[in-house]
Amino acid sequence: MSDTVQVLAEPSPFPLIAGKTALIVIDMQRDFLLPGGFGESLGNDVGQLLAVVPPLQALIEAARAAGILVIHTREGHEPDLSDCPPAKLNRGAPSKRIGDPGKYGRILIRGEYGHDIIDELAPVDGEIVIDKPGKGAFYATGLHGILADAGITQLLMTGVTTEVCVHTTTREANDRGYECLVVSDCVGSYFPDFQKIGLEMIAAQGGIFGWVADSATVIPALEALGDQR
Ligand code: TIU
Repeated sequence: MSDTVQVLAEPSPFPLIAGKTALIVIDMQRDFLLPGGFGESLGNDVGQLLAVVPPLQALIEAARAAGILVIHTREGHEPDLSDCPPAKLNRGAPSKRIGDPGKYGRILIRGEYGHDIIDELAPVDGEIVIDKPGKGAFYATGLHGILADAGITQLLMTGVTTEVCVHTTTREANDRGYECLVVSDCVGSYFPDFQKIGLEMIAAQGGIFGWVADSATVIPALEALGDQR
């Protein structure tokens, strides 16, 4: 019996391979999704991101059921800000910048309520959570080593925001040799235009950064993979 299921994706079928596939859930944190957090302090309409939650919840459940490795990331910084360069610190409205007090504790600081993942998508016991100081999940983290040790070559990319942390992480993954499928309704942007173009940029040029498919296509493929176990 084959250990591979082909997902009908743009620009071509994506091989979902048992034991070699991981689901990456990027930065589904209160600071980006809830009013009063970091995302809103940058002037964004955070309501745009909430549509991602139900399909991503279903996708995570399907991945768990299929025995796929699920890895969550969180963007944030040490309380002394030693890992936050001025080029990043100086973004957003003064008094509402990284490290400043916000509605959910100090903005984007590890250990604060706002820095953690929303309740609906909370990791379960044993799932890996990567704390990252940058937009990309490979920069200054152990993610590449964890994936290499687990024999992972195929990544399902989800989370927020499409054109910032999802794109940066997908590009980093691409340069490290991973094949990435971005799940279109499980990534979200504050800007509808960026969502559309950001997804097009992944699959353009024959899949220059990877593949794109929606959760209604990926979930049955995960179920088929799980049935083969
Ligand atoms: N501002 C924005 O769109 N995103 C971020 O700052 N971080 C992530 O995308 N996680």
